[in-house]
This record gives sequence, C-alpha cells and structure tokens, in this order.
Amino acid sequence: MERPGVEISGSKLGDPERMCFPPRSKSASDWVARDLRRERMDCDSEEQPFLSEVVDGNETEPPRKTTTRWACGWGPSLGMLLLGFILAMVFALTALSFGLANTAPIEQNDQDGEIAADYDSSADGQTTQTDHILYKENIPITPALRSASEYILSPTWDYQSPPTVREYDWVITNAVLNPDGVFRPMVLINNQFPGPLVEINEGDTLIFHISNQGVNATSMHFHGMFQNGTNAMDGTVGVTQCPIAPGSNYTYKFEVKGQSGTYWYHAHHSAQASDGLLGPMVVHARNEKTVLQRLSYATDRVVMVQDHYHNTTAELLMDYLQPGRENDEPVPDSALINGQGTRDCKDFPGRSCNSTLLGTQSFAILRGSRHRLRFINVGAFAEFQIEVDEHPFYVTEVDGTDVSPEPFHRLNILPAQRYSIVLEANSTSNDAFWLRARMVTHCFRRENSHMKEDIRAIVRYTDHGDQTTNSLSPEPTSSSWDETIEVICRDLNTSTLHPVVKQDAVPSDGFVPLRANFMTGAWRLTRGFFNGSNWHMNVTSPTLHRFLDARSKLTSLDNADSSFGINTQLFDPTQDFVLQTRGIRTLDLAINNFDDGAHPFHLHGHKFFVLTPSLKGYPPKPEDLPQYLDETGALENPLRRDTVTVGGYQWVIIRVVLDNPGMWAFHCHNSWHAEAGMVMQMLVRGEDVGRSQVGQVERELCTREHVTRGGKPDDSIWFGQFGRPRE
Ligand SMILES: [Cu+2]
Repeated sequence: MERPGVEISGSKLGDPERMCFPPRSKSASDWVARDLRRERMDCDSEEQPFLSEVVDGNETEPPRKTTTRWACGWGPSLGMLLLGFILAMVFALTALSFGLANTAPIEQNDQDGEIAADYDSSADGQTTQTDHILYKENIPITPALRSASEYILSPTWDYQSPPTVREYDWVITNAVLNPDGVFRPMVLINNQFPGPLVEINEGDTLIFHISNQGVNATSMHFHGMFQNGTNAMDGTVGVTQCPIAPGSNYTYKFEVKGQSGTYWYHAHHSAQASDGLLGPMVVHARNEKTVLQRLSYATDRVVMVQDHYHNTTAELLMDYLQPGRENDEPVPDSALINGQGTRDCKDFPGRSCNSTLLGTQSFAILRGSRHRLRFINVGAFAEFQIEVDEHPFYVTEVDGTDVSPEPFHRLNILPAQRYSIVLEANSTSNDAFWLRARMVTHCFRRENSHMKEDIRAIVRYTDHGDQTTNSLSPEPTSSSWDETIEVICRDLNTSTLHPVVKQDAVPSDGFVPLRANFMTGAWRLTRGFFNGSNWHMNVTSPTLHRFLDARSKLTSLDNADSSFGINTQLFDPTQDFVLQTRGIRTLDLAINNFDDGAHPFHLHGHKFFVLTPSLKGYPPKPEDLPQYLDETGALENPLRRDTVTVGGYQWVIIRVVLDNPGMWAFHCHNSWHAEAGMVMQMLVRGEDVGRSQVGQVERELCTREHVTRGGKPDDSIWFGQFGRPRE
C-alpha cells in the first residue's frame, strides 16, 4: 500500500517544541485571539517568535500582501538563542526566494496572505525551513458568486517549496444568492459560493479556522484526506465530532501526507453541502509533472459540476424523509459548473430571479497545447456525463490516483468522484467548442418540470496563452459525439485505467459481505440500511467519543481473539454498525446493492483497490473468490480510489488495507441516501485508537448552545403521521 500504518500516539503536528505561530494581524477577531492563546501555550516553554524582517506590498495599491518573516527560538540558553538568531538570519535570506515564489497562488486566489518562515530542528540537528502562509481573503460586503478564474491553478506553482503551513480563515454565514439566476437561501464561506480553491503541496500542514456565524451548526470534511493520526479532524458529525454550533468556532489542523491529486471539502452535517458549503482542493505531488502525470499540459484547472436545487436542503429533507416517500429523491432544478448556471427568469414567475450577470463560462486554452481539467462532482444526487465536442481526451487521474492515460469521449462522474482529463487543442475545424455536462436523468424517480438537465461551457482556443476570453465572442457551432447518451447510472468503465505507481493488491485477511438496501418500516418511513442497520446519528455523542470514553474499549469485540468483527458490545448494531479491526487488516468488502438505485460509496481515511466493476447477480462465494480474482486479473495493479459506485441490483468487490487508526464513515455519497441512514463505520486498529482521549476542545464543542441546530429531522416527528400526499 502507499503508506505505512502510523501509530496515533505521536503528536501529529510535531511536538510542541517545534511549534511556532505567527503574530496575528490586529484585525483578527476575538476568537482568533483565543485560539492563538491556545496555540501559544504550546510554545510557552520556548522563546517567543521574534520578527526579523517585514516586506510591504506595492505602495501604489492597497497593501494586499504583507510578508512577515520570523524565526522561532527553540532553546532556553543565550548561546542557543544567539545560534538560532544567526541561523534565522541566514535562512531568512534563503526564505525570501521561496516566499516570493509562494506569492503566486495567493494572487491567483485573490486572497491576502502573510508569508512567514518557521525553522524546525530536524532529528539530525539540521535546521530546515518551513514557510507559513496566512490566507486572508478579501470578503465581499455583499454575497457573491466566486469568480471562475479562481479555479485556474497557479501557472507558477512551486512544486518544490519547503513544507508549508497554510492557514485559512473561513467565516460561514447565511445569505440569499442566485447561482443560476433564482435567488435562494444559501450558506456561504467568506460570503461567496462556491468555497475558495485550496491549493497545496503534499507534505504541507493545513489549518482552517472555521467561524460559524450561520444559524445552524455545521462541520467541514476534507474529502479523501487520510487524516493519518488526526482522526478527530475528519469533520464527520456523529462519527468523529460534534457540529460547530452557530456563533462559535473550531479549528481543523492536519498534515497532508502520502497522497496527492484532486480532492474537495464540504460540510459533513445533514445535506448542508448542497446549500453552499463546498469547494475544491488540489494537492500537488513534488513529482506530479515529472512522473505521475504521463502527459505534459500547459494549463491546469478545476471544473466542479453539481446538481442544484432552488429549495434548501432542510426543506427537501423534510419532504424526502416523511412517510410514504419510497426512493423518491428530490430532483434537481439546474446544473452548475463551478457554482454557476444560467436560467431564464421568465420560467420562474413569482420567484426572485436575476440572471443578467450570469453567462456561459468560457475556458480559454492555448492552441496546439494540452490542458488538464480536474472534474469534481460536488453535487448531492445526480450523475453527470461530460464531453467536449470534437475532442477525445485522456483520463489521467481518478480520485487522487494518477493513472496511465486512456482515451475517452465521454466521462461519467457520480457525486464525490474526481477525474482529471487532459485534452489537446489540436482541432482545425473550429476555434470554440461546447463542453457539455448533462445530468443522467434516467436515475430520477419523477419529472421536475422546472429542471434543465444540462449545462454547457465553452472551450475556446487562444493564441496568446490568456486564460480568460471575451464574453462577446461568438458561440461555438461544434457537434457533440454521436454515441448514444447514458441511460444507466453507473461508474465510468475504469477497467482500462491503471495507476502510474504500480501496486498489486496485497493479500486479503478476510471477507466481509455487505448488503445495502432500503426498507420501509414503522410509520411507512423508508430508510437506508447496511446489513439491516439504519444509522441513527447521535449529534452530541459521536461514536469516536463513545468509544474513547468506554472502559471496555480495548476488548470490545465480541470475540476477544478475532482480528475483525462487528462491535456489538459498545454499539447497538441496529443503528451504529461498526466494523472494528485489530492490527492492520486487509479486508475484501463485497458490497451488494439490493436497491434499484446506484450508490456511490465512499470510505473515509483510506483508498481501496477496486477489484471488480459493478456486476449483476451475486459475487463469488468467499471460498471461490481467490480463484475468481486470479482468473480475472483483478489483483494486477487495480485502480485505487475512495468512491466507487454500485449499480442498482449489482455488486462490487473492493479490497481495503485498514491501516489508518480511527473511526471512519463508510457511506453512500448520495446526500439523500446518507441522510436516510445508509451509513456504517469502520473502527480501524481499535486497540490503537483506544489509547487516545477525546480532546478538551472537541468535548467542549458538544456542549455549546444550539449545537443540535441544523441536523436532519428526527424520525420521531413522523410517528402517528401519514405524510403529505404527493402534489
Ligand atoms: Cu445511495
């Protein structure tokens, strides 16, 4: 596997002796100051940071950037202090070049940043430099749609910059906004939708200060991040944390190690992500362009696609979860690309609507060059099929795994999945081409007369390398591919896609059959199940906390000698289905879908080997599986990803090396299905997890006023009712 198991007993962000935090700007709010006091306690035994140099920004403009450099003293003696000072000055000069190189992404993100250099003593006594960047975004006064130009990756990105601490301030607020023209209540990060691009290098440490000034409690999950050693930072309400209550704050802090590629972040509480709490995240590998990506490319950008609803997720959940709504998921109204679409306001009489400032997005690419587009489905429900007229493309990355390029005409992508494509601007027929993204409507249970199922962007050639185009340029006249469109909800056929970094599937320790389905029970409530278990989230007592607080946590498997099993001693398996492992276990999960809908299943904290495509019928018996996998060549460098789709009445076998200690959610990433309870958990290396404790801040989070606001409706509100008739 790509990464070794790591004991969780060690301090994730280094021991306090190596921690050093920058002076904050005076504009920092009280909560920042409070957090800073907490951080400073870590350095109390050390010398306080001292300022060594200040470089101001361009005087002809408002000072967008302030570069602040300092060194952190690390020894109590005068001699050590002097040595530290000399080293700091030497390295500050070196750091200047790194710092200047690092200004590019900040400009691109339109974020103010303070850049600083920390100095760490490595184990061999050598002093190494760590940059420290504060991303302080210019928050617009009025709610705004974020400029699509922010999702173009930095053309001057420094892949070799030293490990950097990147620190973000995100303020969450409620506002009314019109992503496709129709105004609706939304939840915004820094008063904009979607959230900002987080662009980092593998090895960086990330700090997100979340100030929840919205009306509901919330959380933030960084999808696909291993969170190795920082399970409590996984952001999953009911599993690893209590939500961040309205009017309060929480700081996520973790190191990104052993992974790179395209990811995203989103609220992991109720279905709030689709109210606006989401954004893209790109982790650059040092060898991304020299080894991992086999095709060179001139430009690199994120293209988020999503379904969009004109109602809030709270309204939609109240409708979907009520009695008598069997498999009747909310049907979207529009599709968005990078958070924007365009609807004709005449189609929405009686609704507040303004689409005059919205237009078709245009991606300018240099003629004759290759270009990378990182697609992310950040939607709640809809699968998208994407194509670029007259351009075949190569798929080069799947869920953070770089793959050998394979040609496709169309891309199928389900919620939470990511695919990078590389296309070449080599057509001679036109200068502009439609990029078509179409929701696969065959998976919707009913008609929505308001729905516009497709959205287009323009891929326009330029001759000068500009990344923006004139909106007055004529529309494309290009033609789509003539294959029939997709009518089945299923993953892209990934059988030809194999990782660039080869890794045959490691031997398995065991076989776990999983049965995912929907059932209708008391009060005609239809709910999602794993092996007969329907997840009931406990908002103020997440399973990780319950496990850590339990006396029996070290021997809580039914069979004390078994290496894996369902923990029924501590958790009620009818509503908390927790598969617990001891030691590092590699398990084959046979996921059987006994439902007619497709489910994109996501495992937190891990990637897994995809050993089979989604197939009809039944998987091989455990005793026949080794021969089956051998005969199908499934073990030879299979695709590794974190979200796999099991089609209706089909099955998939994945193999996962459960080496990352923690309580991890495994769930359908269709937001409606997850809220209907199609969630289970994996308690990996329970004996190691059990040696840690619930943090003081994390425990206090559970006690804050209004912490329970914003969750899905409790089943009990339906008892004695029959639901509303379908309109
Ligand atoms: Cu599902």
